[in-house]
Amino acid sequence: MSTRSLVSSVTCPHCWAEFPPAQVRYVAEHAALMGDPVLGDSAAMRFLPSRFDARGRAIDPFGASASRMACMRCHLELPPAALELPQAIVSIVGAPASGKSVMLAAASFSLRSGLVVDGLEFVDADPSLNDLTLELESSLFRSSTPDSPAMIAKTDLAGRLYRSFRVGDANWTAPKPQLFVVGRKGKRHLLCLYDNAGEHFLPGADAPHEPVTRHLGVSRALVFVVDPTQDQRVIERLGGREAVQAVGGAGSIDQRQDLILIEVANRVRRLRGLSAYDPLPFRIVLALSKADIWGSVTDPPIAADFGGFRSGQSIAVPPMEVLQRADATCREFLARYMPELLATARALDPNLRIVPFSGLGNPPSSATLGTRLAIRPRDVKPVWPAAPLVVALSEAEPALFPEHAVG
Ligand SMILES: Nc1nc2c(ncn2[C@@H]2O[C@H](COP(=O)(O)OP(=O)(O)OP(=O)(O)O)[C@@H](O)[C@H]2O)c(=O)[nH]1
Ligand SMILES: [Mg+2]
Repeated sequence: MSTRSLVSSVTCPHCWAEFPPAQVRYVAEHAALMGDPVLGDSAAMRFLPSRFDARGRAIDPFGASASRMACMRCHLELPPAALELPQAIVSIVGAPASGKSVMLAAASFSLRSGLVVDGLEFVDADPSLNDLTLELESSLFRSSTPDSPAMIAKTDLAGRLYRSFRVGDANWTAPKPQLFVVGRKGKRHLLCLYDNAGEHFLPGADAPHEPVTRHLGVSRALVFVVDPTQDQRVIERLGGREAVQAVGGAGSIDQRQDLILIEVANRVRRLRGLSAYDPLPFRIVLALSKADIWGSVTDPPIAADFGGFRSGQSIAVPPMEVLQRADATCREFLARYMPELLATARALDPNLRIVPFSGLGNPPSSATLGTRLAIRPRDVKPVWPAAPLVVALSEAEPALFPEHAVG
């Protein structure tokens, strides 16, 4: 029998409770054991085992062997990797319509291809849990109808992307985690991502029993998706709001993105008991989305060749010197057009990193689907879609991506 080594403390990716692996619950297998006080009548009972069979599986109260595990608090199922691998939770944050869902889909799709970083292993920890990402990917990145225009829908604020459980006498709702095993250079981590709706990050949107952004209290890095086409000064430079909206930009310019960043920083500090003036306890990566639209405005224009690296393999993460050149170009662009956002981010993390990307690579249009913007999956050519995530991971876990870490 092979031996398994366990982490010393498990962080539940559903409700973020921390507990020792010995406290993990098992999911009863016996058909008569339906009904669970935390999850309701349609879920199988969760139990703390006291007996195990010869193969190390737990034995449920009616004698059936059980191998599926669940969190001790929310009782939601945990993939075995949650007990064996150290976790790297990365919070993806940004205003509504800034491009978070497109980035998540483009990044996970390209990371699976093996063409993004040499020697990277990237697999679903549990495909049944990752149905959300797989669905997002299949609409634009692995479509069976590549000539029919499509688009990723706005992320719902409630519903099937979330799950409910009962703790004490309160019902809780939390977003479904997307879990991946990321391995490289002999190290493996459980990468944990969430696709929030942008509205969740607006000031005042943090309801106590809907801890939809509570991952900010445990995450190891923050990817803040900045959409320059939501800024009035950039919009003017690009020919006005209508011109920008026609190619996928500026869904709304009502949100001040620097205020969202301040709100998120306040939640991070509150959840971790930090003082209001502490710098954030992790690296901030500003991921500048939709570079296909605004990239012509930077000096030099980043859209032309993405800092000298838009060769055949545009989904690959470029070498460090190219990333640093793009960072410098974008820093200048932000200082000129969105100075308060850059100043806010710098105050929170003096060593922040800036990575431009384009999840679609080409602008969507309304030509074929009436007023809704869409793009033929065949025309989707993401540029650096996984770079913000890899840079964030390189800062959180330098051993995985030493060549991309500044440290
Ligand atoms: N030109 C261009 N448009 C993009 C790109 N990525 C996203 N868009 C446009 O921006 C819109 C919003 O993108 P989403 O990824 O759904 O944004 P989101 O941040 O997930 O939004 P919420 O779910 O509302 O928080 C899309 O419907 C596209 O029209 C891109 O790389 N280039
Ligand atoms: Mg979304």
